[in-house]
Amino acid sequence: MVRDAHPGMTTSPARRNRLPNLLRQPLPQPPEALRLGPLREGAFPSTLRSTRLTSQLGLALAVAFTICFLTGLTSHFIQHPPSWFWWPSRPAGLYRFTQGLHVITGLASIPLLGAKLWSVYPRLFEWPPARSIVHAIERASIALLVASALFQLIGGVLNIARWYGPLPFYFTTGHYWVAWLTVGALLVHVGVKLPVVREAFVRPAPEEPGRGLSRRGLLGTVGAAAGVITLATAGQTITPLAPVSVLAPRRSTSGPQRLPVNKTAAGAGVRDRALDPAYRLTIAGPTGEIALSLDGLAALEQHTVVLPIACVEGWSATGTWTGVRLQDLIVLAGGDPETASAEVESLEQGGRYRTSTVASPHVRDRWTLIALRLNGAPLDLDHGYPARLIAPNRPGVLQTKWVARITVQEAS
Ligand SMILES: Nc1nc2c(c(=O)[nH]1)N[C@H]1C(S)=C(S)[C@@H](COP(=O)(O)O)O[C@H]1N2
Ligand SMILES: [Mo]
Repeated sequence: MVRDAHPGMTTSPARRNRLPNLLRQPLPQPPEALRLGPLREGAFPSTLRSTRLTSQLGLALAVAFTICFLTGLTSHFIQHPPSWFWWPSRPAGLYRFTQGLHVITGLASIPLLGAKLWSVYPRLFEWPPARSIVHAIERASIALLVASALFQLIGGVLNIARWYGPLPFYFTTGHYWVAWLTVGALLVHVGVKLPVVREAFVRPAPEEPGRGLSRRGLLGTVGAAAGVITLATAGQTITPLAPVSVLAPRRSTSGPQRLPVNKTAAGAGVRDRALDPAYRLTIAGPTGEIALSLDGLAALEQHTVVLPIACVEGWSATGTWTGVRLQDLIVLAGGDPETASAEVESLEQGGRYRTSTVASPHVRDRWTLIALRLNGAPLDLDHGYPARLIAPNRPGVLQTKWVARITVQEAS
């Protein structure tokens, strides 16, 4: 018997264990009469399902989810940098790579998750539904993991398709916070299942020589499905794959000047102001403001760079851009390009992407341009005419189009 400890005494092991023991206590057995349909014993006769299969699919998913989470986190921090975060301007195509990986691993997770859910879904009908409170909590955490994983994958696909209709909140905010939820639930799940997984890999149960698909065959099929999805979409970022990318919503050579358009000038409501001959680019620096017409900009030293637009949605495409170095404009306004950062504003009056901040590494980079030309011709109106920002190693959302004003921010 456990007796109450005296004050001042250390808690006895028996007392310390009372709560966990309570949580592990068997719950009352529900009435057998409720055991109907899929809850019946032997309701799922497939011999393909095994702990080893589930473990293999789980391992593949864990790898894909981890890459997807880390690359997504990187993209989030570039767009909303905390004070400790630092993102370089080179290699110029690094963001294109990390964000391409984000979307590819996310899409490849869809068949993997589907197969994994198939491999365990008879357990949904486990009998009894809850053996103990610990068991009930474990099942609830799996429900949370499945729900948040599905939310991330479905939300991601809708975002790639730019179909925000059914979402009652701003997509990236939900996607970001649910990512933490997913990873938290995933860590709990892996922690709980690790012994089972280890066992399944160390001592695989002998496969029943049955008819039909083998476990290898199933894994091969799922792997092939993941591969096909990858090939059918990766062409939006890996140009040589474009011809087989039948599912990619954007081909890297579609759109005016052989470059896709995210938001058109009409959509942004800037047509009239962009085409106005009175257009001026204002640069505000320590020595005051200067205003340059399009001719004035074209009279400055021009530079040509080959840089991609790499959209968060996963498509990317390379362009040859010609224009004025941001550095040179900052110098004209009396700023120090070695230390300054810059706030770039669009002619666009509203919208989430009307401004962006160019941090010091990108200001210092000689490839950062206010571009006037793309692929050998003046910028198309939809690509940001009269002038747009293009900088190495930045997400598309930060490559501001229809630039109207640059404010030099001196390092404090
Ligand atoms: N002012 C403004 N600039 C913008 C945007 C926008 O909506 N408004 N969209 C951004 C996004 S999300 C991308 S991917 C790129 C796409 O550039 P493109 O349309 O020239 O390909 O522009 C960026 N610049
Ligand atoms: Mo974008």
